[in-house]
Amino acid sequence: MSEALASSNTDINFALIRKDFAILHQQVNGHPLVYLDNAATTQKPQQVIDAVARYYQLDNSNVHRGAHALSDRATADFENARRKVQQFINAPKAEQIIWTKGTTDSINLVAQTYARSQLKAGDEVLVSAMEHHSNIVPWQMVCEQTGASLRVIPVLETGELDMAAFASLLNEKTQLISVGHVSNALGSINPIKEIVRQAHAVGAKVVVDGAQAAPHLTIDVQELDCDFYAFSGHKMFAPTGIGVLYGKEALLETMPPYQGGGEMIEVVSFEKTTYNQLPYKFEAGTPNIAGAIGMGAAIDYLNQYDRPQLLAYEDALLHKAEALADAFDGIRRVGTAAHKTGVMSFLMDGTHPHDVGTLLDQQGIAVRTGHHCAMPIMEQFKIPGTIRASFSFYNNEEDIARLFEALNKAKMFLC
Ligand code: 7TS
Repeated sequence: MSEALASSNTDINFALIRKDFAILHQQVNGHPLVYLDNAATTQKPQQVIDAVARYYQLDNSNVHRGAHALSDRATADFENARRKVQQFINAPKAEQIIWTKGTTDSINLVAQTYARSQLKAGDEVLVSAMEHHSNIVPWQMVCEQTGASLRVIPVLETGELDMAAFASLLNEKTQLISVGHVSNALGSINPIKEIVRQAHAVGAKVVVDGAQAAPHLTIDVQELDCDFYAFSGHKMFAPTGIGVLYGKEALLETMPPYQGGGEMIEVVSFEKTTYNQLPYKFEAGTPNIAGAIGMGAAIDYLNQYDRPQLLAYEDALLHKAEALADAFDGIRRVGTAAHKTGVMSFLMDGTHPHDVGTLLDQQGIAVRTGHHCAMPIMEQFKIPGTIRASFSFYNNEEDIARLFEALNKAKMFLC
């Protein structure tokens, strides 16, 4: 257990949390690091690093096939991690949790199995204008393969979905809607439950890109009633190269496999191959065992805390940063939705985002600049990109003060 949680006291000590993240305590370019690029990837607490190291030191073995103790232990830990993910998103069964490489892989899986086998010419797939490229390109590819059309839910100036336009796009041709739970470029939280309700009323299925939601929001796939939910380990304090696809059981059962290989088969002969049961039908080859175990450890780490309390703290940091940005002469924020989390995107008058990013880096401050793999929404706002500060619960007010000090210096230098 983290020192940050005293056993008799449920108030989280956010200063102590930072001790779990050794990487934060270093100098970058001669300054203490301020890490505000959490939407790209989060840092890993020591507990996750230790779980991965322990697996390699003590249990390393292949899963589901060895007739020996190490393989039994690796298999038990790997499947236990799947059950932790099941509970983390309140999925009905562990079999509905499919290990993938990450959100991108999860969305491609749905596109190339479910969508490719279901869509036909004339059908329609909807995505929103604020999606990450991972939630656009796989749908363009499957539309090209099947003759279906991709239609776009517009986004308002505030960075909120245009729900009236969404309602008018829905019709009997709509088969699938794929939308982000939280926008990586703008921070908007989209009304997934309402989208699902309206989609189901016309018989369409809903895929949710939860990459930016999983690190912040409490996710309940049964309450959302979405058909698929995709997210990445590395954005929620787990290793890179591991992710999750959740699907409704009846849909997963009818879907053809994704890739062929070991693990995903029941019986192979040259005449006929039969496929394994869920979830293994979708997990060809040796999986990322250490990644899955790290994901389980990240969930254990989060579960020690009251997650709404973590979110309230992160949102308080975001609001503080937004207030300072609004008071800063020459900064314009991009993405001002009423419901937001995690991300502050902005521009500084008379400067290019990349130049500001470079000057921040020289002062030890890590942000991301550019289009954030969401070129269509940048194009709509007629901007080349933004400067993006993205927050986690290990950030603090000092980080925000340092960001604005550095922005002041950047402004003096560039303007
Ligand atoms: N969807 C959203 C909303 C994302 O933010 C990202 C990654 C992805 C999908 C893809 O996730 P992956 O783990 O498969 O790569 N977003 C970002 C970002 O904002 N900066 O770097 C990566």
